[in-house]
Amino acid sequence: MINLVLFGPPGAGKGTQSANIIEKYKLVHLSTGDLLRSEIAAGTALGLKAKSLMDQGILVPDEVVIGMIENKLTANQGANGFIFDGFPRTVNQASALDALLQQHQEKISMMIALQVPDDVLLERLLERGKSSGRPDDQNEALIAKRIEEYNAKTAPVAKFYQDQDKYFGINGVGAIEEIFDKICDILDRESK
Ligand code: B4P
Repeated sequence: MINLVLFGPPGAGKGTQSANIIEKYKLVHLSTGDLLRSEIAAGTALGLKAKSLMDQGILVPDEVVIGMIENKLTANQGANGFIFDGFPRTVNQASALDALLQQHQEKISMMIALQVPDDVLLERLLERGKSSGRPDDQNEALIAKRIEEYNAKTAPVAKFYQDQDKYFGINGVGAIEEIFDKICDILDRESK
C-alpha cells in the first residue's frame, strides 16, 4: 500500500504527474482542487463558497477540504493506496490526514515535493490559463497571490513530513517524462 503526498506550489506539476502515477501504480487520485471544481460545476452551496475564495487565490477553510477527503477515504476502502494531490495544504490539514488514516490502520508513506522557481510557475500557469478556462490562471496578480498563500500557509507542511523522515524533494523543472522517472525511482525504492 502506497499513500503518497504529491507536494509543490501552484503549477509545480502535481496534477500532471498524478495522471502518470495513477496509471502506473493503480492508486486512487484525490485532488482537492478537482473535488472543489466539481462542487463548483454542480452549483452546490459548498461550491459557491469555495469559488469566491479560489477566484481570489485564497485557500478554502480546512474543515471543508478535510470533510471532502474523509468522504473519499470512506468511499474507497480497499484501494491499493492514494495520491493526495494539493492536500494537505496547511499543517492543520496534515494532522487531520494522519488522524483519518489512523482510523483505517493506515499512514502516509512519503511526501514527494516538486521544486520549481516562481518565474517558471507563473509562465506555466499563464500558459494553461489560455485554454483551461480556470479563473485562477487568468492573471499575474492572482497567480502571485496563490504563490504567496503557498509560501505562508503551505510551505510549512514540508517540515511536518521532514520531521517524520518522509520527505523527498526533486527538481520539478524539465521534461514531464524525466520528472516522472525521478518520481518512480523514489516510489520503487521507498515502497519495497
Ligand atoms: P489546485 O487545483 O490544486 O491547483 P494548482 O496548484 O494550480 O494545480 P497543479 O499544481 O496540480 O497544476 P499542474 O502543476 O499540474 O488548487 C486550486 C485552488 O483550490 C487553490 O488555489 C485553493 O484555493 C483551492 N484548494 C485546493 N486544495 C485545497 C486545500 N487542500 N486547502 C485549501 N484550499 C485548496 O499544472 C500546471 C501547468 O503546468 C499545466 O498547464 C501543465 O501542463 C504544466 N506543466 C506541468 N509540468 C510541467 C513541466 N514539467 N514542464 C512544463 N510544463 C509543465
